[in-house]
Amino acid sequence: MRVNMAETVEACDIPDESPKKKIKIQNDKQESNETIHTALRSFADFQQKRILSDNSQRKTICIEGSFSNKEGTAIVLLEKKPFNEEVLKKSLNSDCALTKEFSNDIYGCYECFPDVKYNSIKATVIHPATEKHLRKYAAQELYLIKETPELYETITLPHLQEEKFSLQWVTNILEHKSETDRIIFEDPDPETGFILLPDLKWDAKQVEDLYLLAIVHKEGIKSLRDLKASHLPLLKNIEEKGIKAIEEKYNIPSCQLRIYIHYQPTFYHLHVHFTYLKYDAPGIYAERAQLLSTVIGNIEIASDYYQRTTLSFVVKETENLFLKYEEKGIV
Ligand code: M7G
Repeated sequence: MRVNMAETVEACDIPDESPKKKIKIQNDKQESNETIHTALRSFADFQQKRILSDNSQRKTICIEGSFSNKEGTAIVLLEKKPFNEEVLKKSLNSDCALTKEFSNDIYGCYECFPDVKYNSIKATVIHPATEKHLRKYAAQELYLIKETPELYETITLPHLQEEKFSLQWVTNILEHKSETDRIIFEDPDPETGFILLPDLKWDAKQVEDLYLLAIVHKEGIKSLRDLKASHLPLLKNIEEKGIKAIEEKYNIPSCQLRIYIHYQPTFYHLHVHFTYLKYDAPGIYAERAQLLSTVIGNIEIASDYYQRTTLSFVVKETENLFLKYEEKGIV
């Protein structure tokens, strides 16, 4: 069930078992600053250095490299896309060549070559990538840290104050400088408002891997740890209006949405993830995702729940945060 890949806004009905969904798509036509993306049209200038990670189950691979004549490291993340019914209807025809690998009785094994326009790969390019990006995308051992409020104050908080990812992309979205055409819904209220738009991980072409992000307008809420009763109107507003916007646009009811906050997040400006329940999106597991409804419920029971509770999270072994916990003998 894929929507038309046309450049301009296209609405289309998506049939069958899943709810009828209407998706409008526009390509991002606005870039705030000159970056490599302003003129990148092929991988002609890309030189591969090493594979950072490779996941055959998710069908993703992450490569470190560089672009000739461009300073800095590049990370390229490639991901095979989900199948969808609309594309299958158009592509399984005489233009789709088959090469037989073997057959045995009624069983045949083939390589299948659909027309290139139905066979694209999702590519994410990060340039210039920092050391922290390299660590984020490299495959490594994982460790679970049980962070008490004291550990948060003494180790995690000082760490994230000295080392965090740039929030420029968030500012660009909130100031309508980037991804403007991708905005699904906006509530401009400075206290309770947010922008809802497709996550970087979603090409917004089919609802099977629907992944949206609600980014709050209010500054200064770093993560789940900061949330308290005064933020309930904000959280409830995101839940209510986010659900409504998704239902209207994609015809997916709230009971088929997974709405959650990551701990630790990668980006310390509050945002809420909305994914399709049937989609096993990255980062949905218990050690990372906290359901928004549970967060609201906990804060309703105790305003300072997230300042008092122990929160567990996962770190990779080369992350500096892991090294800081290791130094103190905590992992
Ligand atoms: P997170 O919980 O801070 O960390 O989520 P995670 O990246 O480990 O999940 C940040 C979310 O923002 C992720 O789901 C990213 O895919 C998404 N994201 C990151 N960037 C740089 C962009 C961007 O430029 N545009 C959009 N739309 N989403 C982004």
